[in-house]
Amino acid sequence: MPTNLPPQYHKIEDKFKAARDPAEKIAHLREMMAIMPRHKGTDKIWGEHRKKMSQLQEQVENAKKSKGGGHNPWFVHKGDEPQILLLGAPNSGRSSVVAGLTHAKAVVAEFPYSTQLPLPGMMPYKDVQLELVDTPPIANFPLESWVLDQARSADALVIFGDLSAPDCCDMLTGIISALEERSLFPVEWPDKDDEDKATNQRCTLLALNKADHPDAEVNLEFLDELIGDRYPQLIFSANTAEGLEAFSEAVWSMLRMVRVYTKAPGKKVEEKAPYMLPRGSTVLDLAGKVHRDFLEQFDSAKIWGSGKFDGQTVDREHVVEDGDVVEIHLKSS
Ligand SMILES: Nc1nc2c(ncn2[C@@H]2O[C@H](COP(=O)(O)OP(=O)(O)OP(=O)(O)O)[C@@H](O)[C@H]2O)c(=O)[nH]1
Ligand SMILES: [Mg+2]
Repeated sequence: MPTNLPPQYHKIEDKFKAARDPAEKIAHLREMMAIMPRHKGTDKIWGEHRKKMSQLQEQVENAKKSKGGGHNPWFVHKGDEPQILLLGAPNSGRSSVVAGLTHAKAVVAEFPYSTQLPLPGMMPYKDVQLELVDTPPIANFPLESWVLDQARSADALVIFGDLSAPDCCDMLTGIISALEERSLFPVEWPDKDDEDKATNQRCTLLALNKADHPDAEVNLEFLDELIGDRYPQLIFSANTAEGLEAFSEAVWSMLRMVRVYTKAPGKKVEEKAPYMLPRGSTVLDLAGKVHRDFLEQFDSAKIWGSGKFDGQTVDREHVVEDGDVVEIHLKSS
């Protein structure tokens, strides 16, 4: 049976054959699988590739163990921006969202398991950037350890539901329960009064994708019965883009943060680079974020926005609000 593999496939296959490092081989194999057409003629090759992929992943895991480190080479480390981990069943549309809302080259494919490794991408929200992390699908429980490691490191979770899938509700509730079984609790908002509890909680948004599908309505009804309003939800279609424009706003709302601008005395506002702080933060928290030494050196601040009047002098306990401009005065200045 003809396979109709595109010429590009063979070029990548040559690189795959030439590569010695298992991690590099995995990357090439992933590319090959992403572009190979899926039909009866390619079933056998697809199966062989899946098997090869598992063997290579095992090799990488064993190499890690023999080095004595639990270091995961694919782990996406957190930078300065809030990191949001996208989790979901195969084909639920995580990569479509990352490809649509960031510059990351996430692979979107009709077939499941097209994403093999976590992939970060920066999503703009107004004048800040939020880091989305696309992930391989969750198909088996209990969860693999990479999911837990990555979810613990993230600031927030977006759990995808595929509204076209007959097992949409089971997969969503399955992922939530599986996280809880491993003591990581998806919640609307962590219990900030109990630090120990909050360490194991992650604020969570449900991204209910494929709203354009005829089965979406019935799945939404089931979900309403099962999960109700336990989490904020966004219902959208990544394919038609309907509702997708609200994605960044929904993620930002879930994070409950504020953007605060700073200005040096006598200078202009640093408009390009607001600081992102949790809601309820004070001007002292902001000062500490600008520079750790400012916590000691802080004297007072002037504020434009949430003050009673523009340029009002406020003390360290003044709570900043979204859009505030703050001028920090240090003891020595
Ligand atoms: N009808 C419909 N199809 C969609 C929608 N969003 C994504 N798809 C399709 O669903 C398939 C899977 O999309 P992906 O974005 O690759 O899904 P994924 O969750 O990253 O998939 P894996 O990484 O393979 O688990 C593709 O064929 C998409 O075109 C949508 O809103 N509606
Ligand atoms: Mg994907």
